[in-house]
Amino acid sequence: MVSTATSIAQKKFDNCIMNASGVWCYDEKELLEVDKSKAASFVTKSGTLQARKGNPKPRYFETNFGSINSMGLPNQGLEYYLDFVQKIQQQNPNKTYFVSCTGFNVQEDVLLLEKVENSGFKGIVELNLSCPNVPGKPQTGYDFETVDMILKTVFENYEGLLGVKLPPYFDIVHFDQMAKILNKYPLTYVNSVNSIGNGLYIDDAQEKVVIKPKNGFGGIGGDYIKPTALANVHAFYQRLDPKIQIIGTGGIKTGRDVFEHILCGASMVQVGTALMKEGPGVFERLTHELEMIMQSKGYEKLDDFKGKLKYIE
Ligand code: RRO
Repeated sequence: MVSTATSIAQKKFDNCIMNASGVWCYDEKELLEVDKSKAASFVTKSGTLQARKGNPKPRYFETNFGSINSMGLPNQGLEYYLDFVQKIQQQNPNKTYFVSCTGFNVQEDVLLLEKVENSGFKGIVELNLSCPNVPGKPQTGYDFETVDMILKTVFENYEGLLGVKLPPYFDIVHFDQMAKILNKYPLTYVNSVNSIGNGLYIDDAQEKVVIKPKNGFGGIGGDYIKPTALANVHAFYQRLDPKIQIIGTGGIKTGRDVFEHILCGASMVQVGTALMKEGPGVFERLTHELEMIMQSKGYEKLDDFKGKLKYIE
């Protein structure tokens, strides 16, 4: 029998595939649909201190090879997600859930985590350090000193399980520098990658951009980003303290993509664009496709191939 079970911080999950924050996780209805699907768990949309409407529409566009978005952090406010997770946690006491949050500065991050602590949340927090789409706000993950300062402050104030969502990096020196910072902290996991920020997709017939915010610039997801995502997953797998696990996100739309992320070192994978395109049925298909690949290769569990990517001698 083949098992796609995994664990993050000693919490067991009966599957290794779940949604990526931002997709199918805006409200109770969407979260319930993911909860009822074959997904291992869910992560909420990144919650802010106050609810936000986000950027003007159109703000998401699907292309043949992926997607572009500039949602602008529309969300119901962190408290909404904490209340909902409390409720659903009671119905499923053995399941572990993820709540994503993001502040606009470190004081806000601390306030958000205080709210998490006060709510009695027993799951895992994903601190989003990589939103590419708030006009005038750079992506925190590209400011290494600020990431260091945020993590220092956060871990002085929060004792629960916490992972970070990072933007993609494109230079070996940046992998080295970021890993050195991350290794200083008791992170539960690193999630690589968020969308590739500030791409531009155009409709050449209309000679026009396809999303309204930022004159068409937006985060790129889907097929375009799989090689970048795999590189980030593997670069951090090579560099991080083994206590810090990796969640792989980016370009997953087949069982083969899941397999490759795990081969690069991911303990869990998240699905964004393909979930948006296909709906929560995607989890059953991906799980089945992964099981078929594992069976054909004679693997029974993720540990049989996790991180075991081979190099050319
Ligand atoms: O809401 C968004 O525009 C958004 C966020 Br917070 C993020 O982290 N990644 C993304 O592609 N879009």
